[in-house]
Amino acid sequence: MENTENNRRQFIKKITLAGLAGMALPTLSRAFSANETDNLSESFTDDFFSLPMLGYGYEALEPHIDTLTMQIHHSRHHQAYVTNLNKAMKENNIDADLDQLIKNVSKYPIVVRNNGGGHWNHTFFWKLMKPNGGGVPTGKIAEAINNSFESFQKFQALLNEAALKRFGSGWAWLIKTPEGKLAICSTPNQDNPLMDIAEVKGTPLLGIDVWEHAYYLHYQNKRADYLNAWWNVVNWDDVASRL
Ligand code: MN3
Repeated sequence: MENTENNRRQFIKKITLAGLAGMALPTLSRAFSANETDNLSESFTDDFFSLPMLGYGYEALEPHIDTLTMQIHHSRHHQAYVTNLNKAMKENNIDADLDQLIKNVSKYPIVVRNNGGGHWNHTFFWKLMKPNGGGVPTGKIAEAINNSFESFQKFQALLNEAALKRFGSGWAWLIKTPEGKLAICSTPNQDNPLMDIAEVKGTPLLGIDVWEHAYYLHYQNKRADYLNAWWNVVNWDDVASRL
């Protein structure tokens, strides 16, 4: 993630210096997300971070996650975290990549914790889902889950419980601990287990957004129904790749 962001910034700086002379716009536009190509002029900034493209359409996770929720969640909520994080970086003269920000979050103003966490968590979350996902994992990730939680069903019940018990807004996580074991935990707001302030630390393998903005339009207050539906879009290949 960090290299991509840095490379992108360097790339944009070079383009800005070179002006538009000699640059083929169609080639250039492919380097940016769909959202940004709508406003190409806004791409020529020295922003640190940008909204990542989804690997699927807003409608692709229907009927489990509805189109409007996906659209608002990505283009407004995630965009707001990115915008506010970029603003905070400039206002506080911070020069660090996203992974450094998260790892040392206690050293920065709270606005960085909230919006840096929001950007990291959502970038992670979009990759964790896919159309026609779900099912039961296989291979090494299945073995690791069975070894740690006895069975897939028990693992799922524990993660659902962590997600349901998180009061207010936050996330439920499957993590790999520094000792190399799997564990389940939850964090408030946009915190995550990579942060130096996290109660339980580890590398996230899977995370479920339990903010109401992730489900309220379709499921209203029924967080349990959202959780049950969410398991139908989980991308086990992505989870396994992080093990
Ligand atoms: Mn969210």
